[in-house]
Amino acid sequence: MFKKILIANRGEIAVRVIRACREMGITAVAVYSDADRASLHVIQADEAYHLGPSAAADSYLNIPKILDAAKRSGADAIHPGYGFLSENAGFAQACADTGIKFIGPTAAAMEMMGSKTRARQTMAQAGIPFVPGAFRGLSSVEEAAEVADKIGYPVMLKAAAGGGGKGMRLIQAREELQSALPAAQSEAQRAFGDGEVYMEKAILHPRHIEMQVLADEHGNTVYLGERECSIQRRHQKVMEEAPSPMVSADLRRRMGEVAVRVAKTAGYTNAGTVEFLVDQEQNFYFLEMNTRLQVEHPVTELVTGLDLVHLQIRIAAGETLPFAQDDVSLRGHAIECRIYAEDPDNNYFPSPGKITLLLAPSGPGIRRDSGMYEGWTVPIDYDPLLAKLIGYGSDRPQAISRLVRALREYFVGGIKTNLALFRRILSDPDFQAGRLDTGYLDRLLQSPHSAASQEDSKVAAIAAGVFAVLDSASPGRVAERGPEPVSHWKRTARTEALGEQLRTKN
Ligand code: MV4
Repeated sequence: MFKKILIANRGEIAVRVIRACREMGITAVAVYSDADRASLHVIQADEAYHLGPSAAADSYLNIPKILDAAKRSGADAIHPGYGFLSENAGFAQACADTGIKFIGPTAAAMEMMGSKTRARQTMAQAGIPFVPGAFRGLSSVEEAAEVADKIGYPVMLKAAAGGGGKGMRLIQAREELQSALPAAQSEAQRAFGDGEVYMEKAILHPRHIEMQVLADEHGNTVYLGERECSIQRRHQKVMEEAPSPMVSADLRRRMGEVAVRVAKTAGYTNAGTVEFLVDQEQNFYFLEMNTRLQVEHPVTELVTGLDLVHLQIRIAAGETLPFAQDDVSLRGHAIECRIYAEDPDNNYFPSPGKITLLLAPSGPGIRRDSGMYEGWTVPIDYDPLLAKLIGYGSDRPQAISRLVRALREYFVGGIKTNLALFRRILSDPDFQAGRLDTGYLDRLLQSPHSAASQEDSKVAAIAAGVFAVLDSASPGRVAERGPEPVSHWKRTARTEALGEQLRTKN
């Protein structure tokens, strides 16, 4: 087993990996940029090495600097977390060349999944179901029109080097190809340094469901069930859950077996995620494979009872998987909320700043993976994810009610967050019924309720006063309205009062 692991990341995921190291008796080494001198992962680690200026290119994306810190610390392995260098095949190879174990797949497996056209070719040969369309880049509008005629409109143009929806275009009819193809190609060139664009049939109102896999270095591969990831905005996931409320045991087994075949075909090792689109008839299609530990891994941990980071480390150290597919069982339900430092009143634009007061929830069925603390200043330089709040219960309704309760306990003062969005999603009838697809959140945010929820907080505070008077004057009338609306107004008034207190404290 490793003695010392360097975590080439920051924020909540660095803290998550440090926790696993502690539990396993491994020394945890943090790295940090100027902006992160006082960040939680630096405080929590056993050792910390300064990388350089705040810009990611000078710190968390700088391979020579990270390898230098690893050598100086004497780390025998590197955990990349997610984002930054986690899916960089060059980094995985550089680690291998330096004799430091990269906790993740090999550079070759990463490269195979890095090009979507290459992945599609390989997966098609292995009999994996994929979205109909082209296997190579389009070289002309005429060729694009031919492919589109074959598969039928609407179609999607996608960047081969892309992922996460960047550079994607929906094409309804042939006329649009003339300008859309060259535009997509130059956009892909600018964004990924690779202008290859290919075509797929568009799946309308799909669900985004992903399957967690785990593979050791001795040929054993298992799937750990799916995560429903349809609640997202601008290709940014906001809420994930396991299991998906719409996946039957039969569909899970079929998707899981395909995911294992994808991993085996790619020669995949360690933890990975196979992404699928699922259409309205429950057909599923391979989309891409994420060759890293994902943000949303905790929901899988809660329903499987497994610790994915422990297992990643054990696999990287050469151990065989300590269980077989038949030993994996799912129990209960878990839902994750991604708490971002962003301003709901300003189109969810990042909103960094100092956290002046932090009241954090806990209690039954609540897990919180956080990178923030009271007094810390959220830097503007990185992704604004602050924390993940995960509710767990024996069934979905219990997971929801625990989350609703925990969200009421959560208070982050001094900065804007998206916390209120989760209260809204969790109380939405469509969410509660599990009626989700990738358009769900945009529809919710456009629905009339949003105008009311964005009402000026001063108006809410005045209304709270009115309701408080009504409350004491005629309790019967208030009771008729039910406990929810009343407590909402009261809560608004209390939150407002807390805000006043804060302003005087600063
Ligand atoms: C699609 C699609 C419909 N048809 N491909 C967006 C992210 C990237 N990983 C793939 N994406 C999509 N690919 C075909 N052929 C719709 C999406 C899509 C989507 C996928 C997952 C999660 C959210 C999404 C939101 C809009 C579109």
